[in-house]
Amino acid sequence: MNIKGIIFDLDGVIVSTDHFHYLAWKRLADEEGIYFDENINNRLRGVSRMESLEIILENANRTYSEEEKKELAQRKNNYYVDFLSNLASKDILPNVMSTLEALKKKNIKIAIGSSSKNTPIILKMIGLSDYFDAVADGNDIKKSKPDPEVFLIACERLNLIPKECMVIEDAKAGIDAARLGGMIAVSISDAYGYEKSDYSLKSIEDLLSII
Ligand code: B16
Ligand code: MG
Repeated sequence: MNIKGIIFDLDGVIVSTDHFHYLAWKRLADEEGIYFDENINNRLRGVSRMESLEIILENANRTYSEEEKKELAQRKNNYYVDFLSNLASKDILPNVMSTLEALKKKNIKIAIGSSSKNTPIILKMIGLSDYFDAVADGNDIKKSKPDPEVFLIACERLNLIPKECMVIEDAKAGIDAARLGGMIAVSISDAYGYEKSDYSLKSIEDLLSII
């Protein structure tokens, strides 16, 4: 392998904002009387806000107009941003910073590839706005994971080609996206052991032993 760049998913890989997404959707679903649980939440990992809403509405007992859907998505995002209010660098997941520092020392470029439109505020709150060599996020794309668009943009912004890049993901949709984009797909956390992964990591620092 000649890996020159590593693209990290944000939510669930760098920081545990995935739990706040769950809490925000759960609050919205409860208000609307829609069944929602952790298993349904796992289907939302890496999936855009509006597509996530469509998955939640599979359990609704009425249909919602496009206007209502926009309001629901906005309401959920307001709850989510409220939950983020105390987010800080202490919330970066264990061993992430030491792994990123080790990659920098090896001259491996690092990027973020996230479906989240909240990526810029999250990076700011955890103190990593200027840390990565490139960032591609939900504001840059038309199609979210499993479409490879966000990773292809990250790769281009690193001035690399897909086969020189590795993607680290906690979402099956993200692993599918990495494979479709022609990158090495590495799963962790919720996606650990997913059969489409090229590698699965028990812990982020194990990355250093596979590159
Ligand atoms: P937002 P990632 C994804 O981030 C989340 O995993 C997913 O649950 C969320 O719906 C999506 O971002 C959009 O987030 O509502 O903030 O734009 O895992 O790709 O970093
Ligand atoms: Mg994720």
